[in-house]
Amino acid sequence: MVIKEKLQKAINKQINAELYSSYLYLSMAAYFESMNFKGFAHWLQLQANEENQHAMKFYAYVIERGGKVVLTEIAAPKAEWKSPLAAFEEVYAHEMKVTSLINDLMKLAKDDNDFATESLLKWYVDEQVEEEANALSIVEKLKLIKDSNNGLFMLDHELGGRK
Ligand code: OFO
Repeated sequence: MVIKEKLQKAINKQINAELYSSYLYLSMAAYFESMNFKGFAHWLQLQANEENQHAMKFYAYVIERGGKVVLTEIAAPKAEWKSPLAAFEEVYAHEMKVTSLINDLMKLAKDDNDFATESLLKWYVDEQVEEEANALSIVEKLKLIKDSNNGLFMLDHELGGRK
């Protein structure tokens, strides 16, 4: 069954949101690179790649359901943050926003009785739980670390090990 116009439009919008997430995290990676925090930068670069995969999963789905992907302009992300903590607080806030976008899509799919889209979105609902938890755990560590250079270097090392 071909995907309905309204849902197709909403998923296209979500593709843009996922690509924006990717762009935002890549910009944060560049910010950490500029401060020589290679581990934070590595973590964020992998996160940017993941966001790109989230977009591509929706991309493939729209096509599979006989719809058309329409790409729109991606907003420019910020380039500077006032501290590592400020950057990761933004990651966490951004992920909560994305969760609410996914929840809105789920409501739309349910209203349409589009069970296939519901099934796809279930994957994103679960993924968001993980995304929020990962961001929050880094925020909490950064809060404990405060201004300790030692702590920052240790966390940088830890995040550099992300596979
Ligand atoms: Fe796509 O999960 Fe983050 O934004």
